[in-house]
Amino acid sequence: MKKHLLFLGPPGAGKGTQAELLSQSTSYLHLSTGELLRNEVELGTDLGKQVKDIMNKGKLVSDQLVLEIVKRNLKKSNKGWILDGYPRNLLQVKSLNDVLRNLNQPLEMVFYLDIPDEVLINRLLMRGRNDDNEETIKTRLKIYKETTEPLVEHYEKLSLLEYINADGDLKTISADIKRKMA
Ligand code: B4P
Repeated sequence: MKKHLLFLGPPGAGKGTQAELLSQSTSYLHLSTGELLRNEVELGTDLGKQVKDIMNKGKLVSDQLVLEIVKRNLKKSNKGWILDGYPRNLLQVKSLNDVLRNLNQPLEMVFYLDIPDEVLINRLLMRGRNDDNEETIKTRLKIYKETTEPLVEHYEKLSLLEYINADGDLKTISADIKRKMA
């Protein structure tokens, strides 16, 4: 079974939801940069103070800060790991490659959670987090299409990409992911 995984997709596609379910059933480490950043904001750390406004506007936090967080949390693990929300641009792809080279644990599979815009907009409005208002969602989607979506093609060329239809119920989606990992 593949052990070094990445979830890619637009905001609200369910990356965090599916990564958490998979982590519970495999005991793989779940590393969500969004979650780690939100924790820093909640704790009111210096880093949290720096990123709070950026996140609430739906913009991307600086590559350097996110890389620091990834380095601190991504440990060599024999169990496996799931990256969720990182990388989000081509520079982050390059940084991640360097980190993984050092760990000697290359990425084995990228799940691309595909979903129509209108479905994810509704999901995010229903969720209602600080960064889930209409204006912010518009910004996040725009940034996603401009800077993150090109990663789909990048990982496809490397033959790492697995397409997942993320417009369905949780169980069907997680069963699809499990089947593709086997
Ligand atoms: P993230 O935390 O990555 O959040 P996300 O893209 O909004 O959500 P995700 O796809 O994980 O959706 P979820 O499972 O929660 O990013 C937040 C912010 O952090 C970014 O805007 C940015 O500022 C910053 N950030 C993070 N990483 C960064 C990086 N690498 N570089 C720079 N900045 C970074 O699901 C959404 C909702 O849908 C939930 O309510 C869920 O319950 C529901 N849902 C999920 N699956 C469903 C299903 N199948 N059916 C119905 N509802 C479902």
